[in-house]
Amino acid sequence: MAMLSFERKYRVRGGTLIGGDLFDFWVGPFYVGFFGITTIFFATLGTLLIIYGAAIGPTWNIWQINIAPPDLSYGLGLAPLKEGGLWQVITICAIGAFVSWALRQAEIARKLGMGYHVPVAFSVAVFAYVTLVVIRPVLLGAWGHGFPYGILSHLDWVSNVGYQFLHFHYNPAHMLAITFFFTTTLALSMHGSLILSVTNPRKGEPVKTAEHENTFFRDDVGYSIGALGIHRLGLFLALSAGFWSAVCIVISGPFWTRGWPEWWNWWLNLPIWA
Ligand code: 07D
Ligand code: 07D
Repeated sequence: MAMLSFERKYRVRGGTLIGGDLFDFWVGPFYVGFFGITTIFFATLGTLLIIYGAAIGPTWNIWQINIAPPDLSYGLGLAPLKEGGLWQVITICAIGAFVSWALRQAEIARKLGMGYHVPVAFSVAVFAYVTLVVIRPVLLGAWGHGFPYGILSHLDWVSNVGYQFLHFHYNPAHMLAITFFFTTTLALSMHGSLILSVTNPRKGEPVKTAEHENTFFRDDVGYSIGALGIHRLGLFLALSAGFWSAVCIVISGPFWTRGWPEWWNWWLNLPIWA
């Protein structure tokens, strides 16, 4: 792919975290770097293992392919490849690929002299995944508590784990996470619609600027958070959604074993009712 005219200016050397200038080059539009190589390694190996798992399994139906974690009886030990060992190696590959991807983002940010906001944001998603397949299973004492790798089977896992706690909607951290997810879409829809309404006017009409954006929201709701503020708010909302998701699942089991509706008995047990 041809290099865009301005790209050469930004293709600066240095900023790598490891490997010096050994992998400090681009392939087409993609920066490679040491962590680009490790991403390709882990992602390719993980994908091949999923394909192998599908090949030794009962179906090639994409929706039904399932690579299950080991039985609970294996605890935190290694399992034979065909009895969950595959899941364990795929998990290592997935974490290797996700962490490599975040570190590659950090190297690109360093090259460009930018903040680390993007790798930090992606790390929160990785944190949620690691909570599901490492932190919670370790706290519960068995890899078998991780979720299975399959499009439909992982939905079954979510449903089953949800009902183990009777009514997962009563989990207070789940409530917070859901509220943050919903608020994120509200904020993005308001921000997206505002920017389009100002910068993409009908033919023949002038493009408007930040003054219109701020005035619209002052007229509408009495306050405008501003151009920088909306992005701070958006990042905060989205990262909070991921963070409270991780919290809601890590407390389910390791720190609370009964039904979630029962957790709310603390309210009835307050001494003020006595
Ligand atoms: C749009 C960015 C692009 C990413 C995409 C996902 C794969 C997997 C694997 C064939 C928003 C690419 C998918 C590479 C292929 C095999 C073996 C992100 C965008 C398009 N889920 N989940 C989906 C993953 C968990 C849940 C869809 C991954 C938890 C529910 C897709 C993970 C829980 C529903 C998918 C993960 C959970 C889904 C669309 C990892 C709680 C749905 C995802 C690594 C978080 C929805 C059939 C999407 C669906 C769905 C992928 C984890 C719940 C297959 C990679 C265990 C309730 N999940 N998921 O658009 O239609 O994300 O499922 O943690 O209803 Mg899931
Ligand atoms: C884990 C994904 C990480 C992804 C990574 C990147 C690739 C590359 C490549 C595209 C965290 C992967 C990238 C593979 C792709 C290419 C090229 C994201 C992760 C690193 N729930 N619930 C949540 C709602 C119910 C239950 C979270 C709503 C029921 C359980 C969120 C409802 C019961 C768990 C949420 C609802 C139940 C959750 C998920 C409504 C079931 C979890 C978001 C309206 C009977 C999970 C950390 C998330 C969790 C979780 C929302 C209903 C159970 C807050 C809106 C009542 C067991 N639920 N839920 O975590 O917290 O994203 O996981 O009813 O484990 Mg819930």
